[in-house]
Amino acid sequence: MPTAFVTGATSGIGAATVRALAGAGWHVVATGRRAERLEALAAELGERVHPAAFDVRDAAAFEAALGALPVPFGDVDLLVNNAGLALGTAPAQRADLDEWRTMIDTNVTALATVTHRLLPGIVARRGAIINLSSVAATYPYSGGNVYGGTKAFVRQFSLGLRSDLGGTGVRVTSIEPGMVETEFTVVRTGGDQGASDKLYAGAEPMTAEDIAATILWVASQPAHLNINTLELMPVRQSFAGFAVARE
Ligand code: NDP
Ligand code: 8X3
Repeated sequence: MPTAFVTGATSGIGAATVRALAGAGWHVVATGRRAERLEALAAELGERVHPAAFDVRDAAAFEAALGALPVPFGDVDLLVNNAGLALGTAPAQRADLDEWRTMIDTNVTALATVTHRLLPGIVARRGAIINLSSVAATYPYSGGNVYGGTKAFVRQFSLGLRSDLGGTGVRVTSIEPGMVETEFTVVRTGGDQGASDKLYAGAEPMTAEDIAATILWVASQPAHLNINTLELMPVRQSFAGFAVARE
């Protein structure tokens, strides 16, 4: 069976994606910083899952983790670039610059670094890349500033990869979810579980399993078919109107 490399597998969409892919018979490298969660996932799912703990922003740690991958986990067919985060909801003029830098380092620089490193092997195996963008890439909202910018990068980078990879057989998809209940909002609010519960209450948000099933479905399409972009929302989520700052 083929091998997938899933970043951000300690929680939410990434953990659910590891479960979905392993359940479908894939070998999966599950990555993230929290090693104990990766070990628990590997213990739950068996020898098809290999845990590799590192900070995705640390290129040397990433390289060391790659060097330690046992056969067949080093031969990556599918890269799921999922590790990412939002920090803060303040308007730009009151935002924390360190939070902006962390989002850019993680959602943009690290994603590009991982992709660049694994791409030659993925090309050789005619594999696939699935990137986690967001509805925030397309629809701006107050406080979304740099987070939305990073996710717009992910979407456009995905489409650019498709252009560059024409003729190689490699498939690239940008997945663009709206509201998914994970640890995303707890992280964004600096650990405020109450704020997270309030955001999702009564909204019937999507689940990590919904997105994981979509990722598995994308990965399972016939080799001649590419899903370029895929936007998903809960039925209860929709679009805001334009804002007018009246005198
Ligand atoms: P979670 O907070 O539940 O999971 C985020 C994952 O990213 C964790 O496994 C975390 O692992 C990992 N991660 C974050 N920073 C790093 C780092 N520096 N190094 C390694 N891993 C890191 O959120 P979601 O599952 O919701 O988010 C997954 C992706 O989906 C993100 O890219 C997010 O932007 C995107 N998304 C989420 C939506 C939502 O509403 N939830 C909607 C649209 C897109 P650890 O902390 O252990 O390192
Ligand atoms: C997460 C979705 O709407 O909170 O990417 O930005 S949103």
